[in-house]
Amino acid sequence: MAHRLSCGAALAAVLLFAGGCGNSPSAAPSHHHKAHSTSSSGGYGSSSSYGYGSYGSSSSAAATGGGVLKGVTWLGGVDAAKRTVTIDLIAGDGGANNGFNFGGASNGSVTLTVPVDWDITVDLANHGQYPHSAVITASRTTIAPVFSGASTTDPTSGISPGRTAQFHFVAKAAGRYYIACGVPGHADQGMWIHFNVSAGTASPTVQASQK
Ligand SMILES: [Cu+2]
Repeated sequence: MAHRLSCGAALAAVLLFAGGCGNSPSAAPSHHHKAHSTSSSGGYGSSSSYGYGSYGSSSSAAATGGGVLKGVTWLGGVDAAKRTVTIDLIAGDGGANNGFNFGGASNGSVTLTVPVDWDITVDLANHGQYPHSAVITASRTTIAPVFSGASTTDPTSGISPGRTAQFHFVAKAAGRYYIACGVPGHADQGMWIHFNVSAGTASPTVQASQK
């Protein structure tokens, strides 16, 4: 199984920081992401009314939905005047997709959209059992930052369970990108979501992806 292979590949790093591989409980949630604990509704794919082209006038408040969005707070610090937003990513958020998820989402099940030229801060917290990272990438097979600075440091090694990381970039070009884990094998396991930079949206949104 690929996730076992990737786990083995990362074993040395895991041992350095946390010990064990796949047999340790999740690290305690950080206070920073306390909104995570408000999650109440499970189930995926319950929404088919969202997706590309349905941005409308919704603000980040749209993030508090059910289904795949799980009540996770994905967006914070939205400042339309300064054109800034913080994306809160929780890697390994529960057992969905064997832990290879961001905020419970995997295989593109969530679409984050930001307006072009906004300043984006990404806060990554690893609640899972394996090292994880986050990269804004144009390709899910060749994972590399598509904007300067658009990755956690050393994304192939990732950050250890219980750790957090932050990066910052300007979404300079409209397009359809991904947020993917750069630890080898993880994106192949589905650890990626959609990340769109749009000239046609006034504020950041997070939505369940259209099937
Ligand atoms: Cu990962």
